[in-house]
Amino acid sequence: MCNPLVLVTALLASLASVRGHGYVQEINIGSAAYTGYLPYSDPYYNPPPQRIVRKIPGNGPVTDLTLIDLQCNGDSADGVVGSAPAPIYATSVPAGSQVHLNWTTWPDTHVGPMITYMALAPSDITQWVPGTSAVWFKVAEAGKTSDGKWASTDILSADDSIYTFTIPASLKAGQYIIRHEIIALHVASVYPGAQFYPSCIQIQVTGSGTAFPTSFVSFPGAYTPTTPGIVYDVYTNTSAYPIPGPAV
Ligand SMILES: *[C@@H]1O[C@H](CO)[C@@H](O)[C@H](O)[C@H]1NC(C)=O
Ligand SMILES: *[C@@H]1O[C@H](CO)[C@@H](O)[C@H](O)[C@H]1NC(C)=O
Ligand SMILES: [Cu+2]
Repeated sequence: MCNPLVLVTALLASLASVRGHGYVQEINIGSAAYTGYLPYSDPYYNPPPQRIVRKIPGNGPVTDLTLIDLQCNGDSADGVVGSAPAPIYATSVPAGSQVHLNWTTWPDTHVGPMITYMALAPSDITQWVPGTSAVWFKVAEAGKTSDGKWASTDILSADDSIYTFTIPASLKAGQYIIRHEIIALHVASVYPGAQFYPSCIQIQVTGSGTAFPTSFVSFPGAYTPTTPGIVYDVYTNTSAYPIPGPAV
């Protein structure tokens, strides 16, 4: 376990990542804490630690809205398919629970919205790959407040890098992927420019709820270069920011 080479490699990688962007490093639901997929140390362990988060290549963004990489964060050109299932999931998450997503320190410059979707797995989530099917519905969103505060970085930093959303209280039970993202807009005055930092978290929702949405979007597909909020000049535009994607 205490292989010095592994530790040194992980340490160097974590130092290097300070200058980068970020990812969800921990998930807290009720009293349960789950370590996120840690791209700078998990791959160096054999066997790799089991996570509830689908694999990501690093702390960098996806910028091409047409790629499958936009779904769960991947680098398909380099063989890292972020949508590949994770081996485990958070069990017994009652509908109505708060989910706390602990981000690595987010750069002040990378302002933008934080958006959360869910998708119901038709069968075993540890085998399910949504592909380009329209299965996603939005459960939470936060953009720019009327006094100019961005969800990331202003509000996220003020909350100790913890983003919180609530699983809809009446949502029907089942295995769901949570697709959560920050969209960084610091170079989004043209397309491509906006940077997408999605991650996919596997959970089992419990309860006796019966509610389920009737309209869904796909990833890729939900966002195009002309979707409001994909191109936006954060330095000059003082108008309200239109959060991309469907209504919650
Ligand atoms: C976020 O997770 C990191 C890594 O597990 C931990 O050190 C830190 O205390 C967590 N932040 C909060 C506010 O709990
Ligand atoms: C500011 O952003 C809004 C919403 O995206 C857009 O409609 C508007 O054209 C932008 N204003 C300028 C001056 O670019
Ligand atoms: Cu960056």
